[in-house]
Amino acid sequence: MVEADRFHTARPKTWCPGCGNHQILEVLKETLARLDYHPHQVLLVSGIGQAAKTSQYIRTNTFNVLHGRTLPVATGAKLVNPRLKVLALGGDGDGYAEGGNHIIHAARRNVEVTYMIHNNQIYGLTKGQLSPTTDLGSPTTSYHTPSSTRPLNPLRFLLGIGASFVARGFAGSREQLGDILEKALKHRGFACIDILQPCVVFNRVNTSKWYRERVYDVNEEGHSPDDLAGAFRLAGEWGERIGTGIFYAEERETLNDALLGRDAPPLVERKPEPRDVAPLMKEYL
Ligand SMILES: Cc1ncc(C[n+]2csc(CCOP(=O)(O)OP(=O)(O)O)c2C)c(N)n1
Ligand code: SF4
Repeated sequence: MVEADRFHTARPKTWCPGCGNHQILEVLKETLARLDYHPHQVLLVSGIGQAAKTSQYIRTNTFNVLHGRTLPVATGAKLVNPRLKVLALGGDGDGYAEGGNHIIHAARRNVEVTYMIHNNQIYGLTKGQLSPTTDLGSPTTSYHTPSSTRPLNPLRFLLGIGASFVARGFAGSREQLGDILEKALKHRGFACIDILQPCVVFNRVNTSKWYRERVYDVNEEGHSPDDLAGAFRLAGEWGERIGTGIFYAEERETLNDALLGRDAPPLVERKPEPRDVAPLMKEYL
């Protein structure tokens, strides 16, 4: 078993005290250690934003990409080196706005990537603008008036586009988040965790206390992850009660399986298969 310290970096964190990103980072390091990963076996692809800074504070292979572009890079990396454990990570803006198109195709193709969306319901790094998950009526720095647009329901979206593992965690429920992450990392396919992450500066509505008063574990209350209809129903809850846990999980063919077969070696170990292109070229002469 490796120690969580193995993933430690000395770089000082620039997140505010009380930011949910601190807890998520610690859970990530602990869970990777519990599953006996070593830093060189893991690739963390992050976007842009406060959440995306996570890649600077953990000792793994990292790739800090353009805003919203984690999933194409993560998909490519997993195809090139199927032995890597590939994670993608970013905020709700990064995932559901700028990267909203990529998530659809990652789900459809069932890429072998664990995707952590730190959902603080605002754009944090750029100082509190409206994001796709901002609650109706919440004040933001985008407008003088509270948000008047209907938010995206992330879990219903993920279930609808066919993600093969859909879960919700809360940064303040560390043990449960670790359990969810462990199962997501073991899942062969696109494993998405929407993580409720308090932003103590720009989101004064959905505070730690607000979440804590509402979250409950859907699995402890009997929900089974193979129940898709039940998952849709529970994902509709947002108010007095907010479900967390594993909403849905299914095993099915992944993009790696379809393109390379199971257990394909990394590109560097694959034998080149030279083909004679002369007949093809002749067709165009
Ligand atoms: C293509 C592009 N658009 C906009 C920006 C500016 N930008 C940087 S971070 C950010 C918001 C990040 O919000 P989110 O993804 O929710 O992450 P958080 O900071 O809340 O963790 C924006 C709009 C950018 N860097 N690139
Ligand atoms: S502004 Fe919000 S998201 Fe950014 S570090 Fe502070 S608490 Fe975290």
